[in-house]
Amino acid sequence: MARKKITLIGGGQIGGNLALLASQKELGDILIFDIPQAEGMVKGKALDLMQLRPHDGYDSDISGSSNWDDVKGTDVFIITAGIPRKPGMNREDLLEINLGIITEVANNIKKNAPNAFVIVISNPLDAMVYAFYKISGFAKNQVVGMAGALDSARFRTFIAMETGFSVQDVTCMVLGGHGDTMVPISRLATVGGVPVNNLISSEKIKKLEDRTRVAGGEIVKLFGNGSAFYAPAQSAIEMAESYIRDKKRVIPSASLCEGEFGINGYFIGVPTVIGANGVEKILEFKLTENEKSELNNTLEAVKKTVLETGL
Ligand code: A3D
Repeated sequence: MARKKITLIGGGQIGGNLALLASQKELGDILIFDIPQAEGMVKGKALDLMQLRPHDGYDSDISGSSNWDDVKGTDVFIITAGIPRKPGMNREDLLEINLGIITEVANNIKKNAPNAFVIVISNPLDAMVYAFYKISGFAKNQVVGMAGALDSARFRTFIAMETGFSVQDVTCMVLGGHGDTMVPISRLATVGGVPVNNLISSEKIKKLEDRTRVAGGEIVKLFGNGSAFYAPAQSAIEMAESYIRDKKRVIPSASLCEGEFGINGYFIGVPTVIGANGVEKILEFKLTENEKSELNNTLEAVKKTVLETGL
């Protein structure tokens, strides 16, 4: 069986780490794509990563390019093209610049690899994945946004830090938009199957939820320039791996809802089955009245940003 081709559109902080993780998991051959001004940078990263392989003996081929012709034959795209936040900015402040970039990217992907599966990471996430979908005209199962995987990993991390138990055993999900209105479903969080609300007080849980909602901003403030990249990269790799290996993992992802959770026509974080057919299913479950109202609140925030795209 031929190796899959994974193309990373944007070879910056997240893009470089995506390439490292994808090659270490031997997901396929990797192309790091960026603008012509950054071609030397992505070619250099690719060569550096090629020279890392002998230690572990993995055989992925890694290359860099700024020529759209080279993306032909891609099975999976992961898009990080755009600018990240600086301290004091919210994700919506990136809309104008990143919308122009995603438009160019969507048109070129449509032209060169119309059957690929596409994972969008560029911010503001829920609007960028919507824009990609609208501009490319791709089927809804071909397009998904990475956010819930990261937001859930952050919430899991904070629960593990608070309880002192293994992060591996913490399960939970964060739904909704990728912004301060996201909805951690604490009611369903467990540590090794034990409900978290049996282990931590509700006041503490509330604090962990609040920290999760602004976890991206906490890192932006610490960095002083740019946003998180290691955990975002790993989160998208989990999604790409589930597609490539048909794992059918259930990952909170920004998927197009058509009636699920009462949402229609928007990409928003919902439990999503990712397999060989891309977005295969959204798993609905009964929300409490409070969760419903929080989801409605986050949907309003997503709608507002999507409206600004004019699409
Ligand atoms: P950065 O290191 O600046 O990399 C972005 C790369 O995109 C740069 O190398 C640019 O040259 C490149 N680029 C710009 N325009 C184009 C274009 N037209 N075609 C191809 N490449 C282009 O940023 P980063 O990797 O830290 O972050 C990338 C994006 O991800 C930003 O928009 C962040 O806000 C976003 N982000 C999202 C999450 C989510 O959870 C959704 C988390 C962290 C960052």
